[in-house]
Amino acid sequence: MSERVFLISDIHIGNPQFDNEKLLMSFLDYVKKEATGLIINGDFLDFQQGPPAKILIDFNGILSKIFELAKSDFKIWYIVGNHDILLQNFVVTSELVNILYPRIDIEIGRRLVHIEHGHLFDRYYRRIPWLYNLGSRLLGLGLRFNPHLGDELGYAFNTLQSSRYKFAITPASEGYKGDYGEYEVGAKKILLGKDKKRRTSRTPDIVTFGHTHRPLFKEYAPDKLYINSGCWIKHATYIEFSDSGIFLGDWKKQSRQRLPNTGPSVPTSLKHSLS
Ligand SMILES: [Mn+2]
Repeated sequence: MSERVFLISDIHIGNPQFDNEKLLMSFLDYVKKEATGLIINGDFLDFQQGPPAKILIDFNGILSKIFELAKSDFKIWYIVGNHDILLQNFVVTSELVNILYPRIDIEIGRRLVHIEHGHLFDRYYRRIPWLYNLGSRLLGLGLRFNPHLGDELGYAFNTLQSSRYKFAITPASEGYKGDYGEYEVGAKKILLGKDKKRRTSRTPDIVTFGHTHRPLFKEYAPDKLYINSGCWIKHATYIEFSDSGIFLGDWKKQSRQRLPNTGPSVPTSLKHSLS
């Protein structure tokens, strides 16, 4: 059976900014109909900024959709991120559902896909993780009063300290002026097999992160791609892996683009006849 796997990240269920519940449910209906697997790459449940009651209210309908997916010919992977890092203590391994931290390499079709949330590459998270988490929690409290506080602080921070700090602390804020270079450097290292911590017997073909909330892709060589899956706060973006290619899609805009050089591969027999 051919595989068709969808990947989403940064849904932030429970966050005062999250209001994409209906959109996500319709996406999950589509996934149920069309796909053989779903990968959730971190920051799914927002324990860091979401009031517990809102997390449960938002999650209610979504959880029933997830239960509908979990049947014998469907697989779900949940890789934990920084807003749901609590779940690193809630590892689940089963035929249907896997919850794990901090990363996994999954073979989809002929490709090996490296999946991790991406916060471990964040220049601020790497420097002082506890301060990053504290700041994130405090911001979470502020978001209850003003859901756009993060973006406003981002802009303010940017104006105030433009010379020394070119970017706001959180890469997900609107005012962020970083170039996301650290994620690209990190992804490239993994793709070239040069990341000692993440070296496996086979070098991955694809690296996917979330965390920055900016959907994008970079092609380093044919079939050596870094893809960021964006988020479900401002966007509703997803990555699709299938035999007909890899796609970066936007469920809100109902559009998707095929990523370069990811179309159907040359039939094996033809390849062999050339050698
Ligand atoms: Mn996030």
